[in-house]
Amino acid sequence: MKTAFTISGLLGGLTALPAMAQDKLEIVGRPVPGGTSFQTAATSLAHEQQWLDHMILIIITAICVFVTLLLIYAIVRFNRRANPTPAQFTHNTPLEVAWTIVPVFILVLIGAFSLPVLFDQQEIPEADITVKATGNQWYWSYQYVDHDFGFDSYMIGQPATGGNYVLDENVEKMLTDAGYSRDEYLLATDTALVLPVGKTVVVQVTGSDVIHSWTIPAFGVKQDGVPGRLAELWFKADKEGIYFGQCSELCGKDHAYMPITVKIVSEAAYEEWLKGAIDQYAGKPLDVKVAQAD
Ligand SMILES: [Cu+2]
Repeated sequence: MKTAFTISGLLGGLTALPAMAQDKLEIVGRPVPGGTSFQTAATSLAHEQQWLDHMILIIITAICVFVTLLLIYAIVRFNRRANPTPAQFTHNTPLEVAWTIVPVFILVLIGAFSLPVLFDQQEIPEADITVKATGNQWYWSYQYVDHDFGFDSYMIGQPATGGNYVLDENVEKMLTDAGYSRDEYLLATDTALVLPVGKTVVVQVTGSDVIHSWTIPAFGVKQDGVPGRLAELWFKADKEGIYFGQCSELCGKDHAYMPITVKIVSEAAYEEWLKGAIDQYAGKPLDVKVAQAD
């Protein structure tokens, strides 16, 4: 295990080279201190989800306000002092029909807007680029299946990159060398998934050992990687930049230390990176143990 880490550490050091082409990319998709809202949407899927969320927020706010006003009215109008002799009836058919039909109507309305958004995520379009993401304890491996190469992606500061899960000077230097800052500790990886802007990307997600989950919040995508199964997600990023995500399925003790870094670059920069990456990685086996489905 130790040897594997050292070898991958060395590879990790080397892999910084092809990434240089996209340095000076703006960091777009990342959590912000004290943030409570969504990250800026960078795909049509994320735009749709955020629109849906806001629409439903308006509906539930209206319902909460309505119910609160009814409660206040009942408390004020029908307390023992204001209404000493309470009415004795137990049923009111028109009212019961109304409070059944109105919620049904509201739910159908929400469904009419949310189902198309759900189908949009789940119906995978024809891919311009297909990438396979494999979750491992505790890093991600990526394969560019159209080009027969792949690489591992470790969090900067992970033992495999020469760190020890402590943001010390050494790790800070590794971060700055890779074009990041202290702030990106726990988010930045030694290698990144590099993809072109405006292209349909299909990511096949799986796991090699336990269940992991691949996500980029700004893209509005999240998919469990289950050993022995291949699930798919898709996105088309509409802005160049660096986007971060984190493994989102509790997968063991270092679950918190297997982030995801995606660099969305121009098509020309992607082609250039691809050439370098093929030279560097093609024909080299990954240290992934692929789970057998039987
Ligand atoms: Cu994981």
